[in-house]
Amino acid sequence: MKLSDLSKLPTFDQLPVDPSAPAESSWGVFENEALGCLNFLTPEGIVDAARLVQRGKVFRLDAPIGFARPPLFFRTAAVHSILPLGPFANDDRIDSFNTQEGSQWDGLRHVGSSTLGAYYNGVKAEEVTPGPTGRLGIHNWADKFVGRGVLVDAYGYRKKHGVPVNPLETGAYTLDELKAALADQATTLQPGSVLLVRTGWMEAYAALTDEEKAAIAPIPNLKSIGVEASREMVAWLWDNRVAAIGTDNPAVEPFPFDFTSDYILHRRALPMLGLPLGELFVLKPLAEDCAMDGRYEFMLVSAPLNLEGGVASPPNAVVIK
Ligand code: UVW
Repeated sequence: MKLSDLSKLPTFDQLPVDPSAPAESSWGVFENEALGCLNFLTPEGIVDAARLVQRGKVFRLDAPIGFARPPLFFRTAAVHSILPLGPFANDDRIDSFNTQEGSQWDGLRHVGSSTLGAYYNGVKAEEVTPGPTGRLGIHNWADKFVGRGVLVDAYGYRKKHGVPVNPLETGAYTLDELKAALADQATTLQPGSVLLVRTGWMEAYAALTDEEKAAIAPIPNLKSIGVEASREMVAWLWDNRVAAIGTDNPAVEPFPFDFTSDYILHRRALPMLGLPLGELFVLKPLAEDCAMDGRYEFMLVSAPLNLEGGVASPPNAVVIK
């Protein structure tokens, strides 16, 4: 797809394009269904993004594997061993590795709609199997997640304006707040961007003691600020051709949420729009650098695991400025 073609795609209000598809879904819009909104990342967009590299500064967006002790949502912790292979020669082994134990992209097999009995684009549960043949596997993103990134420092915006914020409590950054923060940064959201939203959760989590981290990790105890899960939010993301949204909190949206609801961001984004969700990213050093040089746009390179049929992946992502 060309950058110029993005404006020809339907607006959110024009969805669905197929009358048999669910309301507010992009089912049938893309030739390559496995990419979902990553279809908005075009070769021209990659070339434009490369022009944003001016200072040779690189920021890693993944936290170290195992940073969350214990992992959130009852996920297993990865166990790393170093195995001798021979004299002065070693291998790594990682046992119990859950691709969502820490920083992660939620792939399109992660969450479907139980109301519809389907994942994105109508994919059925029996099609979600390991290996290359099933639809929507994360391996389809392995060489596709490159382009312009934009940071919205929503946390910094609240602090700057004296608005109270506790990232470890349930609460929402509204669409109006994101727009105001973007305007305050003098940043425009061009079509074909990966949007990063700093919520402040990761740095609040890092400041906890080991006991406090263990206490908040289980699902019943976990609380988080996040991006408002409204129709208006996803309409804005779609209409601006946002290719993916990544945040420094556990679920992009506020937590807890009602896992059974069709109106949470996980359902509005993954099965309805094919919009990748990124969680537990490290955004503070990037935000500080953006505040320093006044540039909140950059090249973003993410190489998800080439795991055929995978559900999710560490982002293996860097921002280059
Ligand atoms: C939730 O679904 C709550 O988060 P995740 O995307 O990590 O599974």
